[in-house]
Amino acid sequence: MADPDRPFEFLHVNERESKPRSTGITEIRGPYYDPMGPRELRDILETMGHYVDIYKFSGGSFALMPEEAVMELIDICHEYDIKVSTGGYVENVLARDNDSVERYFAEAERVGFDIVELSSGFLAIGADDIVRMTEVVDSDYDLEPKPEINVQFGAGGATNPETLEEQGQQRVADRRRLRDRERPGHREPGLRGARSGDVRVVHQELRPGDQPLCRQLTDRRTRDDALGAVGQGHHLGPDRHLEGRPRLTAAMTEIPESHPRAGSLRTREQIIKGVEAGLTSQQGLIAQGRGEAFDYLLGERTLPSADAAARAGAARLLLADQPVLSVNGNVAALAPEAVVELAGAVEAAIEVNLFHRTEDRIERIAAHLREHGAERVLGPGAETRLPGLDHDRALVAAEGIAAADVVLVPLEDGDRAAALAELGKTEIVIDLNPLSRSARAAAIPVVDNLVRALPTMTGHARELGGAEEETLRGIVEAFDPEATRRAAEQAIREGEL
Ligand code: PTJ
Repeated sequence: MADPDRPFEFLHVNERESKPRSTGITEIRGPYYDPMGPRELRDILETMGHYVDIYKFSGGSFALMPEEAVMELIDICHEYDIKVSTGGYVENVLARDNDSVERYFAEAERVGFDIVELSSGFLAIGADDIVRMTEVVDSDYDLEPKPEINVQFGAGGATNPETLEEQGQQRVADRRRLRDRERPGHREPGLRGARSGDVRVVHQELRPGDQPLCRQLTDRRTRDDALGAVGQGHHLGPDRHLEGRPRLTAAMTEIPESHPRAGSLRTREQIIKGVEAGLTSQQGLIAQGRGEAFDYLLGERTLPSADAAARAGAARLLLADQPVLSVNGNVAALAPEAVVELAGAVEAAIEVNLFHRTEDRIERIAAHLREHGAERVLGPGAETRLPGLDHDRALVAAEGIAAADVVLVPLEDGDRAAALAELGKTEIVIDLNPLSRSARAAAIPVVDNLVRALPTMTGHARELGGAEEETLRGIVEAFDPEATRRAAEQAIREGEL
C-alpha cells in the first residue's frame, strides 16, 4: 500500500515501515461493545487505513452477524492490506463448546480470517497448552496463530505486592518458553512479530479500590472463580480436544500384566483416550465408573446367564429385517472393532446416537468407526425424532433406528429402551447394571461388560449363521429376561470378591 499523499507533509511524523510491517503494528477493534458495519469500517480505513495492520473482531461478534456481513468486513480489510483476527474467543469455545475447538479454527479459515488469537484472559490455560494450540493452528490451518500471555502485576488496596510480582514473573517465564519455541526462519515477519511481540506484559499501578481487576488477572483463586463463572470449575487445557497430539496434563499409565485388575484398568485408559480424541463425552467417564463398580461386583467375568443372553441377542439380530447397532461415545472408544465385526456377522447397520449430542462428535465417531472397518455409518445429520423422548437421543436416521425392527443398545441407562418398545421395536441392551432402566425395559438384557459381550455375541452369531429360522426362534423364545437379570443380581449379592 503506497504512502498517502498527506497535507502538512513538511511536519515531522514518526516514520513506519510499509506493510506488511514487523514492528510498530497497530491493531484496531471491530465489532465489540458497539456493532460496526462495512460503511463505518470503510470510513475509518479510507482515512487511517495506512496505519492499521490488524483488524480484530471481539467477543465472538462474528458468530452473531450474517456470514455475508462478516465476509464483507474481512474483504474490506484485505483491500487495505490489513489482516483480520478472530480475537480471543477461543476461551469461550474451550469453556462452552469444548469439542469444537478445531472446528472453530476450520470455520475461521473458511470465512477468510487471517489470524486466530490464542489468549488466556479469563481461563487458566497453561503455557504448554497454548504452545500446542499455536502449533496446531500453525501446522494444520492457513491461519496465523497469535498467542498471548497476559501478565498484570502491581500493588493496590489489600493486594500483596510480593505475591503478585512472583506470579507475574512466573508468567514471564512462560513467555520465555513461548519465545524459545519460535522456530528460526519462521514463515513471515508478521507472524514472527505476533509470536513474540504480542505476548503482552501489562504493568499497572492500580489505585486503591481498583484491585478487583488486578486480582482477577493475577490471583489464581480469583481466576478460578472467573472460570467457574463461565461454567467450568477446573483447569481446562485444550489438549483433550486436539486429536492425536501428546497429552500434557495426565500421562497414560503402563498397566502391568500381573495387576489383578489389569483388564479393567486398561479399559479405563482407553476411555480416557476416547475423551482426549473427542469421541467420548466427559460424562462418559462417570458412566464408565458406574459400570466398573458393577463389573467389580460381578467378578469382571461373563456369567453363564450373560452368555445365554448374548446368544439370544445374536439369534434375534439374525432374525431381524432391519437390525441396527447404536453407538455412543463410550462404545466408540472401547470397542470400535467389535461393533464393526458384530455388524458384519449379523448384517446390521451402525448408527451413532448420542445423548450429549454435537455434530462434531458424531462426525468424529463415524470417522473412527470407518477407520476400524465400517463401510457405512449412519447418524450424521439425523433429523427424524423418536416420539416420547425429550432429549437428543430422540434424533435418529430415517433409514436407521427409525426404520429398524431390532436395535442393539450397549451402555446406556435411560428411557430410550422403553420408547423403542412403545414403537414396537425389540431392544437388546448391554449393561453391567441389571437394575438400570434400560436393562429392565429390554427384551434381551445382556448383563456384561460390552468389551466382553460384543465379541461373545459375534461368536454366537457366527456359530448360528447357518441355523434354520426355527432354531433361531426357539433360542429367542426360550430366553427369559427376568431370569437373566435375577441371575446377575444374585451373583452381585452372593459372589465372591
Ligand atoms: O456419548 P453420549 O453423549 O451418548 O453419552 C453416553 C453416556 C454413557 C454418558 C450415556 O449414554 C449414559 O447413559 O450414561 P449412564 O446414564 O451413566 O449409563 C451408563 C450405563 O452403562 C450404566 O448403567 C452403567 O452401569 C453401564 N456401563 C458403564 N460402562 C459399561 C456399562 N455397561 C456395559 N459395559 C460397560 N463397559
